[in-house]
Amino acid sequence: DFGERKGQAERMLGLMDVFLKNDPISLQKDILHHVEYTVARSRFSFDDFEAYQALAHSVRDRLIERWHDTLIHFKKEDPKRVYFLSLEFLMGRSLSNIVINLGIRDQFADALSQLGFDFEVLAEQEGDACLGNGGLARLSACQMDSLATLDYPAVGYGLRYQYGLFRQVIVDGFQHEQPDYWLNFGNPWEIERIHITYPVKFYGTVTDEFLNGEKCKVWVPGEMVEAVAYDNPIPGYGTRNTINLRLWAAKPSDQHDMESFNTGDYVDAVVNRQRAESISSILYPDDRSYQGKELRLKQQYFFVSASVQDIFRRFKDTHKKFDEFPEKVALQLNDTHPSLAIAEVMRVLLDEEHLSWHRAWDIICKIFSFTTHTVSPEGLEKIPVDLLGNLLPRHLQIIYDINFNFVEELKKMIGLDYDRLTRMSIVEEGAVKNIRMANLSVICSHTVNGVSRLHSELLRTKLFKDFYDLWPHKFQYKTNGVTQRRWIVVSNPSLCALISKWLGTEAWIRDIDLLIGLRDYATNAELHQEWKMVKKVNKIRLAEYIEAMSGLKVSLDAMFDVQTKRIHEYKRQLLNILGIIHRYDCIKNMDKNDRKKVVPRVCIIGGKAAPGYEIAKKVIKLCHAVAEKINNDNDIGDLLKLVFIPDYNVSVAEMVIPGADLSQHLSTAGHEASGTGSMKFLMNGCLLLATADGSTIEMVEEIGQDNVFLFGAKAHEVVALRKKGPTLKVPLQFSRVVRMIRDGHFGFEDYFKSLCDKIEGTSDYFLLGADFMSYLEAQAAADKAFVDEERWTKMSILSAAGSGRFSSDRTIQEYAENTWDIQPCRCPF
Ligand code: GPU
Repeated sequence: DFGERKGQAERMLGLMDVFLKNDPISLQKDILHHVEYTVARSRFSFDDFEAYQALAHSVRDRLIERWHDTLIHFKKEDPKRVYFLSLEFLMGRSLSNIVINLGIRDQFADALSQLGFDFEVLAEQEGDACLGNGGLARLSACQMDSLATLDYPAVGYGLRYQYGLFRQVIVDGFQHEQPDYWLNFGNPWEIERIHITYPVKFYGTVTDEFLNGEKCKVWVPGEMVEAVAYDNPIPGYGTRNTINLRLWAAKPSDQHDMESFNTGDYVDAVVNRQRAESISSILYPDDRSYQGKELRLKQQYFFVSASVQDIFRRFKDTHKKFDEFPEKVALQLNDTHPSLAIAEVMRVLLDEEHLSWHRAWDIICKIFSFTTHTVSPEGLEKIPVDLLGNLLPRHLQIIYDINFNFVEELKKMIGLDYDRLTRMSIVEEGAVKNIRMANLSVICSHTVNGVSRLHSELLRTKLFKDFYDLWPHKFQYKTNGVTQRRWIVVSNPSLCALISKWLGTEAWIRDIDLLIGLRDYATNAELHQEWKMVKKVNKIRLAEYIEAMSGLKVSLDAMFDVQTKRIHEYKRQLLNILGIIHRYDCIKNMDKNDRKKVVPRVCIIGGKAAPGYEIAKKVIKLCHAVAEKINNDNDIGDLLKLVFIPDYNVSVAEMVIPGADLSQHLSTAGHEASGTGSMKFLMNGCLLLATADGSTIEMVEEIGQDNVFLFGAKAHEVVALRKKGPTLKVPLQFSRVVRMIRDGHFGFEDYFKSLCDKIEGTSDYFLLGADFMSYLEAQAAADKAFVDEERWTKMSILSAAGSGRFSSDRTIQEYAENTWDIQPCRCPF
């Protein structure tokens, strides 16, 4: 029908400029236009927040242009696409990231300054989008940035939670959780697509019926809700490509609950209808613990079902034969959370498209790939059969059928090894019968990957050994990465400028391998001077934040020593705190002369504990109790300070990371699948103090042993150490600091008792005692290096220079080539 409307279209083009202009006058006009007509404030009177809103809308307009062009280009080219399914995306703020990727940051900054506004001040007005918990969720966000930048035809799918991750508030040293109703002030970065909706069904029964003489299953659902699309354009850097992150929100469906309307209970029926929205209302705040909650399962199916319908709709727009499906579609499962997609695609192919089991299964085996992010068997998601059977009766049948076929095949291959058959089955027998989502995902995916080399090794030899022995070709490793656009360009503009100056190009922002060029100047005195200046600027910013937040003044000459990440026993924030107590104790017992040799430290700890994770919450309280004691001890002064940074999130990280001299990554070896925080610190020239775990092993390979403070047992030693149990000798220094806590040096001794019990004797599962001396030695080595400014600066430069491998661009490139088999599809300028 375009032909008919051609005349009209030409007239429309004549009325509009082809693209919005980016000169200062056009930008100012645009911002003021949005002040007046979008924000609906007078252009003669508006505050910083309103200015931010107007600015955001002006940026959004430019973003939408590119997004449209990209979607049209993809549609025309019809390339194979990757659909990235993730229940969590931790996007943080968008404004700075978007204008930088669009290449119009400076233009906007100039335009704003002519209006009397400061770009940075307005950028601070934006709230974080915290639709995720931690590393896994932030990884999804970094990967979307790389997918867009590398021109890959990708779509992200997730849930549009109304409440993001809780806000952490500290009261008397205890963590309290407050709701994050982040949409309160509107969200300029999303586009509501009221016409893109799909029905999602739950409950009900499955019956056998005959269709054209063939027996088939018919699912008669008991409840229906509507999924509405909210699109979040993700711009690439140095490209016009702007891809889509489609998040689904639940809305009541007109067919939700016809029954109660018919029975005349109108008001109750409306109230009941409204409950549909609760499906997408809240993000579960538990990092890697699964509680078998129905709402969580509903969330998983809700987003999977809507996404799968969307994918089928797009495919069927241009294709008739399902055999072409694997040539056009790659489905990436970000952990097991979206793994119901396997059963859902199968169900659609069987029950709605009426393919034979054989043909449908053949397609399944070609389209799914699965990334797992955990090391421990307890971390693997299980769903009680009763729960699944009640909510999704047809899916349970399909999973049973998949399992039946699998086990039959398996018997042919390995014989009647019942132990192994039991371990590999999708169904876990026991008091409560469970579906093992990881087994389902491994069996149905063509590729399974861990997130670092060590992690993949552990998958092959432990977690998924049985599967590896069967299908070695399925297993790959993809070391995680983070995007340098967010973690250098946005968060550390001074370092960004410095790198570009010394490399003589900004090309490293797209081509991270160039960063290695900094090595040539690792001992250059001029660079050293400038490098130290940049660190100083960032330390000042962080020190000001600390003072504003806690009233504590910290010395800029001190080493800023940071450990920020979710609070977990295996991440051993407790080891850090014990080390700090030890340091405090040592200083207290020193004479004047020795005190002069102490390297002053500002120890910074931050991170959220899952609301139900008691031990983690005690760690937070202990940190505050120890800080209270140390920071108020006049005898200590600037030699040691301890700060807990509340509500650690993406935007706080953007400020903390560039200001750190040293960062700590203390997981017991073999427990951190990868770790991505460390990569952000590395890129920013912070030295690492770390165990040989997850991705740190690979970092050491890139920057050399001499440039990292490594400590602790290696992964292969951990099991043996644990076996030693009570005969394992713990150092006196360790017992002494634990005793100080037990004796009430920091108060609350009753409250901390269970924490101490967890790390003494046979119960020290994470081996704090065993690693303590080695930890103290690494800390001493860090002190020694820090006083030698030249050496420290060189190590810092080499850290950043060697961080290239940890860009998500490299990771995504590997997925594209070895897992998804997709090609770039670049939108012409
Ligand atoms: N991770 Br499982 C999470 O953040 N949440 C989870 O529920 C699980 C894993 C993390 C890993 O702990 C971390 O090592 C990894 O770098 C990150 O996922 C991304 O792969």
